[in-house]
Amino acid sequence: MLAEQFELLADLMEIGSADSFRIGAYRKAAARIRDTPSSVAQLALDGKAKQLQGIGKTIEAKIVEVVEDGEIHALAKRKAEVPAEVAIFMRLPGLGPKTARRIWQELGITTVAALQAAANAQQLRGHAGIGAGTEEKIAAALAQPRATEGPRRALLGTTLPKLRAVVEVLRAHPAAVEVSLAGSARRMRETVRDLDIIATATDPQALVDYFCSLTWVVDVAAKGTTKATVVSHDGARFDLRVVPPESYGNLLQHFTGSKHHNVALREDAVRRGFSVSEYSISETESGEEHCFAREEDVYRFLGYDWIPPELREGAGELAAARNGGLPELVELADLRGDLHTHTTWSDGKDSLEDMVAAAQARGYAYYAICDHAQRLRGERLHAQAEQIDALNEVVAPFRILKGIEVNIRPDGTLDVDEADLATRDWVVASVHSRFEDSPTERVCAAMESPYVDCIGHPTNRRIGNRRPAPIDLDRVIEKALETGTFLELNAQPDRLDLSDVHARAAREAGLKVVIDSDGHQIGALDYVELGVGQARRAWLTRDDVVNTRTWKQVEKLRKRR
Ligand code: DGT
Ligand code: CA
Ligand code: CA
Ligand code: ZN
Repeated sequence: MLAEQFELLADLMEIGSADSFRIGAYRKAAARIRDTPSSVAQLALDGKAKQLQGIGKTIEAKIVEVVEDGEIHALAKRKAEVPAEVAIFMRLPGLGPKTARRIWQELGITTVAALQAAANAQQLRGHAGIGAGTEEKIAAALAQPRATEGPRRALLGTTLPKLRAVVEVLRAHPAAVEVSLAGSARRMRETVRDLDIIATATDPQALVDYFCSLTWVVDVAAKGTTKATVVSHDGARFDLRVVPPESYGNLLQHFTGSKHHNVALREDAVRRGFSVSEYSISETESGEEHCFAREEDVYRFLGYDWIPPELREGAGELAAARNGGLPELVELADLRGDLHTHTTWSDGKDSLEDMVAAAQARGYAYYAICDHAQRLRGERLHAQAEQIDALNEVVAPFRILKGIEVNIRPDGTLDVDEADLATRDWVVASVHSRFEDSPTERVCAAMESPYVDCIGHPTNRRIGNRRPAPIDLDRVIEKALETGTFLELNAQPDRLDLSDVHARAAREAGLKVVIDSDGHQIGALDYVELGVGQARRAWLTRDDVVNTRTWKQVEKLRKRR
């Protein structure tokens, strides 16, 4: 993908110790490309990408290189000099570009697999400036399955809008009957590898031809009479399958996955005398075949309730669907307010008035402005409070809450005193620096404050860029329950923090979470949809989510000040 190419270029330059100005510029460009909902590749082709902040003429030219040649030319050159996987080394805990370079040049290690083997065999310590402690951290980090997944998977948040646009375009074609997303995007998985679309059509070939001829398609990797795989300008792969209407339910079920879910479903079916394939379900004894036009009927025939796609991960959903035990999952429309947002009072891009107007337009009843404490020192805190009071008179009964996002310092104290916290309606406390330093103790200490309502982005991961801090979530959840503090499910596309696994652990412990956009601009308020998707993957119901309640109910539910 486009953004990843700029990231990788910056990484490889850093390892080769090139000048830092250009490295920073490439990283900024990558971030801008990720944040821009429309195709930056298309903008570059039209000569308009340089109108975006952080993208100038040189970078625009590089984007055009990707569209035309598949890769930034400078990246191809760097790849010839530095093995690409060495870039992954520098993201491991305790390592930076210098050590990554030394591991490669002094130890001759060029792949993650070789690095892992060396760390496990304790062959790194004493070399390339690495001590035993760092070696242990490397081994532990590489033992996590997602450690090296990195840039090969795209963020759901940047991909979903594009995928939906494609689905809409296909639906509008006269030959199309049904068009649905499938695969990991339909399951709202936080990252996706390729994008799957399932359709039925009166003329399958016509729909496949049309799909391959869309303007943003730069490469048709495979094409047949009923399916095609294409690559878009920005490097995303799309799989389209046009299927017979009478088996649409079977195929949609199959291609939605996950693989684990499908394997478990098939094994369960075999035990009950059925054999499930992509196209049909057959009875083992009689050989009789059953095709289903509707996915609901596939599940019903096998004795299950219909399972929402977000739950299809082979994590207990089949058993629950058999005995009426599926949770009634939270929905986007259940959210009544957003409890973590920013404005131009700190690092937000839109003004307080504009953010509030956007929140009203979404149908919210309340909305917390949580600008960073370090930008609200002294008079500014009171000045913002006055602005909120005045605006509240205009927008009532809509309620703007005077929130604040405070820093949890390395020693666990907060960077705002109690007297000031007492003037705010809602307090989010987050770690913003030294993520690796005793995160559990710091977060637990912050929760002791009677004013801290919620812990923001608890693990501080940045998907693809920064691994979760080594925080003991079980202890944090326990402390949250004990103190009456909530944990946030931060919905920023590269945060989604709590993750699905962590949010499910919270639910199982009886802890409620807050789904927040952490929006820094109007468009970012939409991120809550990703947060709700993640919450659904975590089996969360409306009751498990704090901000499905009225503000009055939230005030009753939270800790006493
Ligand atoms: P991705 O693309 O890695 O983000 O994840 P998916 O889930 O979209 O995976 P993909 O595109 O490889 O395949 C789409 C679906 O096809 C997958 O969710 C389930 C089904 N599928 C793929 N491989 C297998 C398999 O080996 N066995 C079964 N039963 N189903 C499979
Ligand atoms: Ca896929
Ligand atoms: Ca696929
Ligand atoms: Zn924030």
